[in-house]
Amino acid sequence: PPEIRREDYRPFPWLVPETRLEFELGLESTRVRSKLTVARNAKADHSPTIRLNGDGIEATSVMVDGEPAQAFTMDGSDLILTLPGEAHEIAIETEIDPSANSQLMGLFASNGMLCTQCESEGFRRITFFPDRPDVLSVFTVRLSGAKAQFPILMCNGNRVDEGEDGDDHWAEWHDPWPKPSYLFALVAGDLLARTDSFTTMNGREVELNVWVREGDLDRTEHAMESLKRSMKWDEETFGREYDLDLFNIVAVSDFNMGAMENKGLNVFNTKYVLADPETATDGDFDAVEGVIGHEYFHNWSGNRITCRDWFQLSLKEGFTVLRDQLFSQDMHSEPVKRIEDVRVLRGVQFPEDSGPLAHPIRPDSYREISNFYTSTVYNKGAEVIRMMRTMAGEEAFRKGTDTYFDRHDGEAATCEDFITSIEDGAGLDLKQFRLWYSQAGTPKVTADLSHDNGEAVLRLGQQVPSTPGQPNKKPMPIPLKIALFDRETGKNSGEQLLILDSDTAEHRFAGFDKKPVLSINRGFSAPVTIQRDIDRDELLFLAAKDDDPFARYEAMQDLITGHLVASASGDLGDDERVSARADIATALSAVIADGSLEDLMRGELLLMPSQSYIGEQLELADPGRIHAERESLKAAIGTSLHDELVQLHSRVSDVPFSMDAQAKGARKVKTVALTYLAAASPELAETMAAAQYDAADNMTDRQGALMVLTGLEGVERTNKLLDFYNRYEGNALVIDKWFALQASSLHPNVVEHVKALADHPDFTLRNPNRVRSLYMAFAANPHGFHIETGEGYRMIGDLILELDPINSQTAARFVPPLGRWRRIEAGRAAMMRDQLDRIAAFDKLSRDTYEQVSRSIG
Ligand code: B3K
Ligand code: ZN
Repeated sequence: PPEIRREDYRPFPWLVPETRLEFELGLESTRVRSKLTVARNAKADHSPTIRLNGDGIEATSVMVDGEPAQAFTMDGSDLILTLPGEAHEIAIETEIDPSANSQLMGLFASNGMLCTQCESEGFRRITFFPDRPDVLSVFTVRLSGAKAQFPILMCNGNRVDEGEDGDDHWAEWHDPWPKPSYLFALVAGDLLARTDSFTTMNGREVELNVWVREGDLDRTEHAMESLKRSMKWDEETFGREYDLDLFNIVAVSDFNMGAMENKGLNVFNTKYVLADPETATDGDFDAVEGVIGHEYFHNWSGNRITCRDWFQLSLKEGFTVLRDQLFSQDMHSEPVKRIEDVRVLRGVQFPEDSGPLAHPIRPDSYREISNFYTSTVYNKGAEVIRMMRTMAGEEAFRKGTDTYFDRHDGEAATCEDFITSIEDGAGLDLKQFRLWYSQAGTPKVTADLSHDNGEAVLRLGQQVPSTPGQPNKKPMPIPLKIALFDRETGKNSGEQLLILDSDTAEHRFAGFDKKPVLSINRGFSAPVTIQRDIDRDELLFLAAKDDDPFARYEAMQDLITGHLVASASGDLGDDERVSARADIATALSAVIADGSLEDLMRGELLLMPSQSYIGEQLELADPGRIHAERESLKAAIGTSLHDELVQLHSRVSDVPFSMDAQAKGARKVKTVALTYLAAASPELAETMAAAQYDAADNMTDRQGALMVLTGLEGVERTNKLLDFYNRYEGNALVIDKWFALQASSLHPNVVEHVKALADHPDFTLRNPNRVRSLYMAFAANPHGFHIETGEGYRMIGDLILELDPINSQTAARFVPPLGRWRRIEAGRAAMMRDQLDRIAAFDKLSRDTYEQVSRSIG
């Protein structure tokens, strides 16, 4: 497959002011008639032809200006028409089989309903069209089909007409906003809605619907409330008002990703719509709210202003992730949300940035764009814009986003347009800052504080590591929030923002008789790793005293990570181990006892850094060893803090169920306490977890207890897994949890369990949620995936080969875990590499999987 390069962008030679589509809907056969008005684009080079993209479709009729087209040819799957004049009308008919569409791109069938997914290049699986985001068109769509099978017919925009025709009926929809084809959507099926309304800041009354299958309606309240909160928040925070009279959300159970922001008709994975306390955890509730917000916010950052080409993806995704993060911060605890977001960044994006698939947030080339919906484009993209906000301040940043929305409304814009708008509106100079868009790799910052003649001296250095195709890097502006603490008084002299924009820099701070303690990258002001010269006493001080909650969490993480890195690399004597563990236990004990902490924050401070985060700190990681050290540390803590943990568990178990922060915090801490006890006293933990399971009046407690039990070998494991299955049989989202818990467990036989689960009657490769619940959970479970026999790698290799022909987008998502081989000890690395070679040798790979595998072999 050819490589597509950013520098090759050319405007499309034709405009498509209007598109009319007619669908005769059927699960096995859908006929599509399209009519495009096209006119020469004065801003592009002249072309005698027009290229209409297609993918796996055939035209049964092609007409130009009402006559059968004489001159058309196929270039691969694209249709090329010769057009002599300035303006023409093109009419094309295709026929497609949605039920055969297991890729879930284009028009597909799911549980008897029909729906679409067009981003990025799915529209070309429906009809021939200039399927690129810079071709904007006004769509009018007529849907017709059997009344009984498809009682609800929906499309983007507003319904303008409808009628009946025997057993069939039809509806005509019109979307007044010009949009690219990737934002097109249709849904047809037997659905029910929760209906509500929202009055916008200028008094527009908007009808809101959340559409689901019968039986799911009572799990839609949270989604609807989240939508209304999103609409209000975007008005208040970014001045953005909704622009149609109708907003529809539809939940679908077979979906490749979380959700899709189609104009006025968002299509969602059921996972991000359905929630009630009995079947969804607190984390699920937060995720529903976050994704509803995210898709809604796209209405401005994505739809009103879209992307010129797919290299600009972070323009809409990075910005929209930032917007959803800020929304969730405002709805709940700001520091806890910040910690959660940083954990995702470090757990997924940092490994991506240090591996073979590293790419800038604005990539320069790709073969399959689906592979670039990455944590780098999304989460690092959000961090980069967050840095602009930090440097500008909230008020000036808002002026910058206002400028962006004013200037580019209705356009297909670039990242450069965004940066320029922020520069002009917020009054920032982002000349050097643009490097964050073009350079891949997580910068390493060194920070060294010394004391000299009444002054504290901070020496900073930065290094941006080389990444594939980018051996040499330039220094970038890195905004670092810092504070210097007096160890005696526990106070700091005020937070400052330093911008490190060169290889090295020195800052002097007057008025210190003693060396202060450095708190740096407060609030995680920059997406970098920090190597600071700091001793354990100073970390203990910050873990107990830092007034920036993120920095406090960071000190706790550094304390534990530092110890585990040393012990897993084998350079730790017995005495050192004992004293490090004692310090960690002291710090954790202080966290348990600290009455000023909210439980939600306490839960964060008590969490162990993940195995993958520890592995990231090492040049070559031995996953078996890290796992053993990490479990052994948990056991040591569970032993030395035994009484405190038992008391903590009992205190929070008395907090009655509610959705407020206090009760959520109690539930979080409850399960964290159990995880330490499980490592130290499995029998006691088994009893406590079984009791927690039985007493649970909500999914958070029940899932937490079952998670602990699945890692243990006792009889309660079997009992509760069976009970859970019987209790929720038939509820797909909860059965997904049942699969995922077993695949991510600490049980010694996890590999056998996963093998057996793959043969379970409820398992299917056709449903992406089910595939992810078993295999993504497994691939993210170092204890199973990295099992020393190599069986974990083989299972994922087998899965990729089997899934690739069915759903290549989902299959390709399993390649990155194998692609980490260069950072893993030699024995395992060879076996991981073997799997990549085995996949690469397969001659019918999809473009998605081919690209990921070849880049990973490197
Ligand atoms: N824009 C979609 C993602 C589409 C993925 C296409 N492979 C959802 C989102 O980011 O909001
Ligand atoms: Zn998005």
